[in-house]
Amino acid sequence: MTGITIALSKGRIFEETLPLLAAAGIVPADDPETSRKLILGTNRADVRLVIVRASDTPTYVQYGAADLGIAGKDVLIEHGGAGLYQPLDLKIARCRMAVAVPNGFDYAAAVQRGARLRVATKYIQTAREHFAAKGVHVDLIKLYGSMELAPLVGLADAIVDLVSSGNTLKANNLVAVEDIMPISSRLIVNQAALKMKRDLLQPVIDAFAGAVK
Ligand code: PRT
Ligand code: MG
Repeated sequence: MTGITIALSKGRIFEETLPLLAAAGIVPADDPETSRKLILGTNRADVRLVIVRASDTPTYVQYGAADLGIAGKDVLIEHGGAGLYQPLDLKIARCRMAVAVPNGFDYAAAVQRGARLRVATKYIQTAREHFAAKGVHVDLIKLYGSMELAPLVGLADAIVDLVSSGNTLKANNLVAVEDIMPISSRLIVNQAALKMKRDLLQPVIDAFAGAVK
């Protein structure tokens, strides 16, 4: 397509991207929360949005099915970033990646005595690097949702998950024992598209940059 295709996930990323889009003069024609459409038009005939699963955003941009996308650093680390240019930290959808354990589990002591820990997570790459750097022995168990459940039913000793308010941990009698990294969302750009369509893409990138607080 000769215009611009932007990949976004619905929910917090879509909501927090609206002001950035507005700064670039882009207003979606539909609300993805109520519309079943996966391709949304905008006020600009040359700009469309595609609604994808958060963890799929880098893949759409990598293969050029979308020119631009917005994805969490958590998702980008797991994807690896091949074929992607990452010009901007948009500072939206912020949270932190942390290790959490059941209340009362002495994580520090377990690490101290060199225990082998079972850790459930959706973020295998990030978790592997974190524990390797600390010299902690772990068996990683890949999950796709609700990591918080795993330690409650004996699937794992600990989890690596995103935390924002901390309410989910608290509600499940878990406690964060180690911060891994702060997380926010990045603008990602298909590298080939940036060369071929720079005249169209650069003004959007510049408007986003100007709108980042
Ligand atoms: O929901 P789905 O399985 O489709 O995918 P997703 O969870 O990856 O997507 P989405 O839209 O929920 O999140 C998109 C991006 O938002 C993530 O990739 C993160 O970069 C970012 N983000 C910011 C968060 C959170 N904050 C967050 N709190 N993503 C998830 N959470 C979850 C967290 O996993 C935990 O289950 O919210 C829960 C904790 O929240 P608190 O407030 O109780 O601490
Ligand atoms: Mg989610």
